[in-house]
Amino acid sequence: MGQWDRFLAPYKQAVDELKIKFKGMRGQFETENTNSPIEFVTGRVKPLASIYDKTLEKGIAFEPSEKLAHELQDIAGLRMMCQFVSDIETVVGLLRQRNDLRIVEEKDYISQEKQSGYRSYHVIVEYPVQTINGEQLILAEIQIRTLAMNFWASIEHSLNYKYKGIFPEEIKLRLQRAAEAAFQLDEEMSKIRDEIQEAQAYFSEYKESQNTH
Ligand code: 0O2
Repeated sequence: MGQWDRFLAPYKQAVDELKIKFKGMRGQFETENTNSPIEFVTGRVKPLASIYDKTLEKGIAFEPSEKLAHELQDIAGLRMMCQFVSDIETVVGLLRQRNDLRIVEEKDYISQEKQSGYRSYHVIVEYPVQTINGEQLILAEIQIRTLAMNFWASIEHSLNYKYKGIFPEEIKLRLQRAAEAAFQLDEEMSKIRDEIQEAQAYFSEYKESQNTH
């Protein structure tokens, strides 16, 4: 096994475990017939090419090391998508009360959006992974965002890749306008939240009754 594979293995384990646990949270809301603040969960280990880019950006050596593990807090990355902005606070609250992880830092890019227009809530956690060589503490970044924030971020991310971070002025402007539209969409959905949730409860009851026939 290569040096990188060995270095990244506990990160993969952390992502796999946290994905199952967070999906489990969603399942628990379903079991209790309560609207889940979590819509869906994704996770990934940062690809080596992205790790390489980040080391260049940060001016650190591209080698599996303690320093790299300390400097790159998102080698293990989880994303939790929510329907409504207020669900984000609920999800963060659920993370704060867990005792299988320790919150190291919180970054609120929702009340303080990034200049690009990026909005999301980031929670950096320390998560203990059990290995055959004992326990290893792994840093993971959990990004919590609405579906609208996620839509914007994924489009901007692809464009970023295409333009290598240097957007033509016009695209930059249009992305900022799209971010504003995503913000307005979140605002509007929050306003009709009760109406939407009533409809969703009604719809899941209907689906259940159809299944029993
Ligand atoms: P990828 O490909 O998603 O892994 P640093 O960690 O030092 O670079 P910072 O500001 O401390 O910087 O970290 P930050 O911004 O809290 O978290 C970085 C991650 O947030 C990024 O990871 C993205 O996933 C996301 N992010 C931050 N800003 C933007 C943005 O303007 N647009 C989009 N689409 N995503 C953003 P990576 O490694 O950059 O990318």
